[in-house]
Amino acid sequence: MGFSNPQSITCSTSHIGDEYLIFPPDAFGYPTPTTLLPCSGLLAARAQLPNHPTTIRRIPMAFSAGIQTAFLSPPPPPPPTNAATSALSHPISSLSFLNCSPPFPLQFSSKLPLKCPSSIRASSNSTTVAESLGLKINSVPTKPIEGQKTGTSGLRKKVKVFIDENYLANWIQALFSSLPPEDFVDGLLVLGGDGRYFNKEAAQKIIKIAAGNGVGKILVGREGIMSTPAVSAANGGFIMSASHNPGGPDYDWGIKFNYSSGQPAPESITDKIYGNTLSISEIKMADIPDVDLSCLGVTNFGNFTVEVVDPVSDYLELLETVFDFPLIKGLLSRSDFRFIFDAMHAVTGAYAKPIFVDKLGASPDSILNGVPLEDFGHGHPDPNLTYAKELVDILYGKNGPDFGAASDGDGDRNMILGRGFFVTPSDSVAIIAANAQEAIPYFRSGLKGLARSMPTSGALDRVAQKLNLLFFEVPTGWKFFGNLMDAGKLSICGEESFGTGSDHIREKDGIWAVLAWLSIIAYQNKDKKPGEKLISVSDVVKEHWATYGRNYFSRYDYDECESEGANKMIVFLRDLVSKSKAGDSYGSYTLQFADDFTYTDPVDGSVASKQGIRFVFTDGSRIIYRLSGTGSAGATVRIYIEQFEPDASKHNMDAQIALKPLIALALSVSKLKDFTGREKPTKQHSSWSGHQ
Ligand code: VG1
Ligand code: CO
Repeated sequence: MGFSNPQSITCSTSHIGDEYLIFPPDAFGYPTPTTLLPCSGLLAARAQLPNHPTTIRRIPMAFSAGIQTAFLSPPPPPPPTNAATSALSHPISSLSFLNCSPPFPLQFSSKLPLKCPSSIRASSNSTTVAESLGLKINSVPTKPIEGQKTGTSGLRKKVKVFIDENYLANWIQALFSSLPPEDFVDGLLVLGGDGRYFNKEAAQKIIKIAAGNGVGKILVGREGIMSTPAVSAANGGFIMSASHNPGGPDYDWGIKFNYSSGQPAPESITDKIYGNTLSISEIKMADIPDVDLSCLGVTNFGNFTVEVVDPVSDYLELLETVFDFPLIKGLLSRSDFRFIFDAMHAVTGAYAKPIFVDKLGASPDSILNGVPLEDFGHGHPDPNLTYAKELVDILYGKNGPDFGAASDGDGDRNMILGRGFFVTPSDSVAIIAANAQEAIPYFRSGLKGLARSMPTSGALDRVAQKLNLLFFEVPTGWKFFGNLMDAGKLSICGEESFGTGSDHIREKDGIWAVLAWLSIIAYQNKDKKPGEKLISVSDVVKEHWATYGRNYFSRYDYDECESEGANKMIVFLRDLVSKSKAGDSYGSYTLQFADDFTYTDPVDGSVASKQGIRFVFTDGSRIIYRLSGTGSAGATVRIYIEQFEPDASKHNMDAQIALKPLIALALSVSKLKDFTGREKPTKQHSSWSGHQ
């Protein structure tokens, strides 16, 4: 890249608060390489005034020229005292590149005052409590807010609830008050999100409260975007996401907190946070301006630093250590293999092109809905047969591609499809586990153990048994896997809810699952010559069933029921459990046992009780009932139904047909209709386990 004609660059400058912003004329917002002037790598540089926050911007396009940072030289004079409203009084006249020899002067003229996010306005009744190295910290008075209890995965409510004055701030402050200060003071926190509505405002609040509580540095994904697995890979922090729940002003917002080694905060912490939300009286907020999250770079405020980073690069680097990328690339570049990935306008939109297209050679048109949008394009970013219908129609359509996959809002879920074929998540984790050692370099020396959430089907159990591996059954929610991984007891795990992952990080990982499947298909076809018939997704699954038997599985969801009826149903079922005994007849099934699942963590001994009511029958069939912990309104009842079929001649049935008697039993035992008034499961979920 040349810098042959720097004088031709005309930059606009503007004075906002205590900073100068400099942009090339056509690069407002985040400048992409296409908006760059050919003569320059200059995207944006933010200058620093003496005694004010320092900002040095990385200039991505300048990397190839060996130039990493830019700064203003000489520093401009301090602004007038009423700086926030005054026009730029001392236009910046030259810019030099560091590491560039000799320093390269750029000329530009001052014009166009730019609008920038306004600085935080501390509440008028707040008081300054601390000032260190130029960082003023205000104490903002607040009052407890009811109902801020963390669910299965973070705190989720309607956007309308979160935007209430201190709703989010209270929870964030309660969180800092719950942690030992040595865990975060002067420490590093990551801030990611799925790009949904309200993330931008939320990010600024979180940054200020983190600074107010003494955090040393925040790493933020550009535009506040970073997937749940990428945040986990970076060792944890905040994720602004309500995951698969829809987004937009009328829908959901959420926040998750991942703690040491990047795993979702355990209940011991989330319980403390909840306790603190009930007694909170002040929020510590740093009095700093909003940080521009649209450009990569570092901003210092006294001893607090915000660095805006590329959300993909470190995560991709990690994945490259897990998988055989050349093997996968070989598959994706075959003319007889067609691949399609649906990012559902959610966070994996930011990952799909760099990973699947740029790195692995998939064709650019193999990415569907690849631009993250605040409302997910009016969609429901939940990768299942109902909400990823566009993708499903393509795979089930005429001449469909060979492989299809989708991921959810925050990139931790996955759905795997073959041509005209759906892989149930419970089967998916079992098949990945059975093939991992051969097809995935990360597992080449063998697996440590396997685990699934309690309602997930027993397909994985059979793999653990055959491979003679440690096996664990944990409650619903990824937070229960982390301890086992940290203790070296667990390599691969999954949930029936489209979550699959391994101990490469401490979260489920949608892109990892897609790459795991591509690895299996690539490995099994590695010796196939062009023109030879390839082993397909459905071949792999059917072969697995033939070896291990098939666990028919289905989940029925009844969304947003009246809480009262749903709770009464659970009380009724608990009572039934307490009265039932082995040998009781339930239709044609004989009860082995019934209980309300309790889990004792084998690593730290912590106990999680009331994790789902199960009726387990003598032939291994199961019916499980639980209330969702991720909804934002009312109560969602989930019923899970499973039956094992060892006979290969009976493996090709529709799950709804195979499970019909057990489903009827599940509905009658629970008296679901009487308690909730629901005749049918919420329409969206009625079919997603039925397509095989
Ligand atoms: C659901 C799933 C659970 C998953 C959780 C978070 O929880 O059932 O398996 O771990 O969502 O996934 P619940 O309590 O609604 O059943 V995510 O992608 O929303 O972070
Ligand atoms: Co998710």
